[in-house]
Amino acid sequence: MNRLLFVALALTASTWATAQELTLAARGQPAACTIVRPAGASPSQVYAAEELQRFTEQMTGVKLPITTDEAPLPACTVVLGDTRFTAELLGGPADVKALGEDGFRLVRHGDRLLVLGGPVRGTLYGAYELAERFDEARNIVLSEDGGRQGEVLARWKVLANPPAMPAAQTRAFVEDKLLSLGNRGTYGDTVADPLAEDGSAMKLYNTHYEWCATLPFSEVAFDPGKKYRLRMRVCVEKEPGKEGEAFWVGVYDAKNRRGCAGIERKTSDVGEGYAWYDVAEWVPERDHYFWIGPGRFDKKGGATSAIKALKIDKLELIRLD
Ligand SMILES: [Ca+2]
Repeated sequence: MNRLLFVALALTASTWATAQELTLAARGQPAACTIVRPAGASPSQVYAAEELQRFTEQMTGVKLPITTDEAPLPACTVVLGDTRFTAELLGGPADVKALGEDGFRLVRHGDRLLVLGGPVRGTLYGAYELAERFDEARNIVLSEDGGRQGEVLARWKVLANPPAMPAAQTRAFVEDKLLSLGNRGTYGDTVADPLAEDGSAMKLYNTHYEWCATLPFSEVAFDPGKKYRLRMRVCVEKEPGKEGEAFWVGVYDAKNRRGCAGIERKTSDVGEGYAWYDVAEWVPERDHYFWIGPGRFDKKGGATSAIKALKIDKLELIRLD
């Protein structure tokens, strides 16, 4: 095949249909296709590869491997960004700079799909667009029934076009239902609670005192570089006659693997019913997350928790400067 005669995927679906069928993944069969990204990929391009892998797996059950362009080019590939193979496959320079930070091009070259885009957002947007094209371009097949494919695509479209974050406010509440909870049903659960201000609380049982509930600040609108106070409204259900730790809570910096701030309280420090506690005063970043667990106890030594449960009603975030 003349390598200059590639099929431009950015054309209409009917143009696609004239090309030979290309199957990226088929349920029940080993992965036949590889996702290739530049060895020096940006975080956004690394994420684009992972997203494509995740959603292909959701649609077909097949996990496509991801490699970098340091390895030889496999036969069937989705090539993300400007790799060392890209110019040769295209028959000329990719010139992704001309596409800007958000632009992309999708190009098919035999059994290779090229997602051409820059490192900021273009490659990622192109990967999302590629997924949408599975819907309309029947010659790129993810062997799956139409209903399931439609569901996954709908979710992918939401991710590709996320709603704008609300403008950062100087004061914001986060209700318990927005927290992530590990091992729901075992470590805790969402419960109706007339004493919670909105009638709902996250109840952490006394089974697992490591952090159970979290809130990533990647999901919170805040002003970068500004200092905030984080407070929480919680209720400790005490165990009559027992003394010990009631809860521990803090903010963790996942990128630098260190705690930013936090507090812990003994049962003798807390009263009955709900109360507000100041947890942290710090400068939030997107890699930070809030975490909380019921009080620790010497499990190996045979001890049991000093509390029955810990209930979280809400968090409050207040900008200080
Ligand atoms: Ca609540």
